[in-house]
Amino acid sequence: MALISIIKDFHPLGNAKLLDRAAQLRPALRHGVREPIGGFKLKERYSAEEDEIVLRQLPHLSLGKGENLCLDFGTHMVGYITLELSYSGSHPDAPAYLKLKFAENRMELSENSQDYNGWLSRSWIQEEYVHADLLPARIVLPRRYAFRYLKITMMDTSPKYKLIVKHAECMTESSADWSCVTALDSGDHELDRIHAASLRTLANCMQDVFEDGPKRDRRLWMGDLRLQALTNYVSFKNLDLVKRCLYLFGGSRFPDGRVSAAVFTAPDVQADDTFLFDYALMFVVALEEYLQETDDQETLDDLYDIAMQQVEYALRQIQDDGTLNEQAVKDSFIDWCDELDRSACAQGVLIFALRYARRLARRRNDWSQGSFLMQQQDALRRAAVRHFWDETRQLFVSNGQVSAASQIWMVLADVIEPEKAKKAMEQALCATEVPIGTPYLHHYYVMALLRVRMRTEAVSHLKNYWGGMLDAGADTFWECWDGKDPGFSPYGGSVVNSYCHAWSCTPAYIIERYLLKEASDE
Ligand code: RAM
Repeated sequence: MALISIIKDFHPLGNAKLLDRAAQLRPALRHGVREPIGGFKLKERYSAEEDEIVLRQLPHLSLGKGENLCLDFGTHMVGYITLELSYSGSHPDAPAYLKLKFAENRMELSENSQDYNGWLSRSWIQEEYVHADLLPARIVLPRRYAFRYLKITMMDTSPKYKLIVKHAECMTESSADWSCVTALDSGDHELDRIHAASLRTLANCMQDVFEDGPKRDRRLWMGDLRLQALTNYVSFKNLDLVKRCLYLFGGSRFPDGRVSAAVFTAPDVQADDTFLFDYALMFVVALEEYLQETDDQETLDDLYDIAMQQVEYALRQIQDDGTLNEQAVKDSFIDWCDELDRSACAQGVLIFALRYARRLARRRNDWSQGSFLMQQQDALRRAAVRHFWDETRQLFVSNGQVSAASQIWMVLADVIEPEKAKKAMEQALCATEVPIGTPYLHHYYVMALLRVRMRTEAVSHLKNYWGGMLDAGADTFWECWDGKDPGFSPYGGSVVNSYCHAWSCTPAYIIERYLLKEASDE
């Protein structure tokens, strides 16, 4: 499923007041300097095998034509690279021609980007060809990179000299304030490790906005924002950054008022011409959760109508039989999984969002809206049970398909009594006919387990799934991960996957809010 939406003559609805407020809330970016902690050469340019070398050798290590050097910066980071280059041998009589490849994880170093033929632009692959006309040279690369490793391949020198990489450093950048957090010491080493990687994932996505991934798309997506905001509340507590992002979504929307799935923030703020039914509803959810943290009346007043507009648009997509129409289902993201039948999921997301919309109405003392929403919620719940619940199998079936996604969203929407919801969750993974594709849905899987009080299963899933990424070498959590299919990519090639991805950052939230304390109601 390629997610490409191009609307001709798309003119987003701009709200200058909201955008001004968003601009005032722009965060300060924090910087640091990091140097490599090690380095190695790959046996061949794209081989996975390496020859270990120690860092101290670097200032003397000379690279001839075709040779490579991989610098290891020790962990995942986001920032700007400076290289100091020199040479050995005779006077450089030709430019040094280098290829630089930045890799978020070890596997990427041996991937050849020429093999990529997917539907996302290859321009996301973090690699550059650089000429150094004169040596010694100090090269400051203008782009921001997300990486742990930097592979330098000597494309060409001349017989007269070899290149020496004397020094490399990264000026890191993030708006996360690490002084707000302390490392978790829960007595469970595995949870502590997962918690730490979760915070690093969030921190490296915290830039001028909450980005979905600092490698790709470097953009504010609504579904990701909701999960980042939750994790931020238990960690860096940058409440203004959440507010800024909500105002950006409110400030540039579809011409009919719908919240876009994503917002571009540079050079100017502009809603993406992509609409996702479930993501627009997450605006309502994220706004209410922000208010739970802050009680910020200004934000409630400024964004309440926009939130209700999303709900009202969604409610207009209900058919006479009480289920969502084809367009709404088609517009729902839910997960990267082509075969997934999204009818039950979309209905579940809407019912779930209505819970938050009702709370917003209560905050505003908007009683008539509140009772309208309650009636709608009841009607949608009844329709969901009628259409999707299979009493014999004790699980939800969406147009003939059993999926974990349908169980998850129906359970999170509370459409059925707790004992039956538990039955559905017990079967969610073993009965599913389609796999869960991404950590986005794995998050909601864990939340659904917790909702039916399957805490042991929730903890073990968290450890197996996110812990599995750590065992596979993650420093930060990935956009996609399937232990049975490590090369999985929704884009047609894992070389464009993001290995520090917003929607994967939630373990710290789950641990802090649900596992360390007695579970509170969501
Ligand atoms: C991808 C991004 C983002 C996600 C959208 C739907 O392009 O990775 O995280 O929200 O898809």
